[in-house]
Amino acid sequence: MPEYYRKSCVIPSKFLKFEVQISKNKTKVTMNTQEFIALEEKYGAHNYHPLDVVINRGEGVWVWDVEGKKYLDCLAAYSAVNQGHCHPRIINVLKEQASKITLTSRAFRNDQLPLLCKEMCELTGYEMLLPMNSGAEAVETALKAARKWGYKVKGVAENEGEILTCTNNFSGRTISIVSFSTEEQYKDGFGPFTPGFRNIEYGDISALEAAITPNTVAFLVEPIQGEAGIIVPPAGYLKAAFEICKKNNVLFIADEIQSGLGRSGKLFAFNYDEIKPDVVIIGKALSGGCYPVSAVLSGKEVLGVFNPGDHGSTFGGNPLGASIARESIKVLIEEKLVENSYDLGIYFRDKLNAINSPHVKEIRGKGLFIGVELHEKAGGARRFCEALAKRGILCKETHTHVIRFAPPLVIKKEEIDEALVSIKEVLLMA
Ligand code: IF1
Repeated sequence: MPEYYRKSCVIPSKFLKFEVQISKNKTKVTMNTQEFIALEEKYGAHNYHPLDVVINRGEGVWVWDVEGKKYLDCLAAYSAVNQGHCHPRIINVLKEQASKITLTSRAFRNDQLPLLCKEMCELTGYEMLLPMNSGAEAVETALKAARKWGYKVKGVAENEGEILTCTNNFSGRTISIVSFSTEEQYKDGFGPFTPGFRNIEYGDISALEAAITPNTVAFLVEPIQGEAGIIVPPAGYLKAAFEICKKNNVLFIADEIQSGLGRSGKLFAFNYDEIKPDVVIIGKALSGGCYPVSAVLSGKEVLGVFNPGDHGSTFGGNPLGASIARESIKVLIEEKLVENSYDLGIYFRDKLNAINSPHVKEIRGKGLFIGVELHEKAGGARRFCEALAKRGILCKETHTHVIRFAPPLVIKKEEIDEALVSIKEVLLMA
């Protein structure tokens, strides 16, 4: 640790000993799990309750903790690592671009963003792309575009636009986005909330039809609800909803940040209903988990409402993120990860069903986007996730009773088979 740094900040002496050891005999001394946890508990805000696994390396479907223990990652950072941890092709592009130019701001142009826009529009059939960084920023971008389209194109009176959203939605953590959350914890203490949103029952087509008014500008929906517990809507729901929106000149906006880019076994989960949403929001695996990149895809009629200066972000569309996103999408397509997700998703779900665990209420999902809902009497999914972690499998519970299995899409059948030995043990435990 450079002398100037040591002098300029107070470092608890007990940690200095590690520094002394490193400087004295140049051996690499790292802290153990509990010491890392203690640091994070002491100096980090407690806005998460993570499993006590301290990861310091990842490769493909595998991650290792600071004790050297190996785990199969069945969360893939909430589907941001569909291409597998530290995919060599993506890392190489990251390193190469990082040594050239990382950020130009949008005050100037760069040689990566135009190519990302072109390649994504050609892949998805949309006319335009607006790049952002986090998923929530892309969702906010889509909401702003929908409102502006409502006023400037549809002719809704200024500030009267209404956006329909779904019960049990999750689209991010900004104040406007949690304004339409139905999860009290996500709203507690964060009011006052942004008006202009109205929730309807997810999957209920008549609720959608009944809620539309002349001021409705858009319907925002996750084609498969992730945080809600991998909720797949009734067959045909998305298509029927899309038709109702079309009939009422309401924008159909698909939040595919988690369900998209191969996770569901199709490029997008909405592909199962053979629709083409007016607006698609993507993120997470758009960058293979190597850098925050998100985007909104749409037609000129919608994204064309933005004039220079209307909207933007410092890092949005930066060449480092754009180059990483370009390579991440190439990997997804060239390594046939969407197809692998489809095939192994069926295999994985069949094998989970075959366990016939008395704890399991329902196994649902599409592709490698799998939720295992447990009966309430099972005592909550957390203890099963902790038991799986002890056996080298990392999962995360959602909404108390659901275990989410969403490994990187590069997973092999034999790796699923290996995991199933432990998963069976845990799902059959008392
Ligand atoms: C956390 C949840 C998942 C998303 C969808 C937008 C966003 C997300 C469908 C916003 C983000 C993340 C956020 C992260 C954990 C994770 C999550 F548990 F919070 F709900 F995946 F289910 N739309 N989901 O899933 O994207 O701004 O995070 O890039 O906040 O704890 P972001």
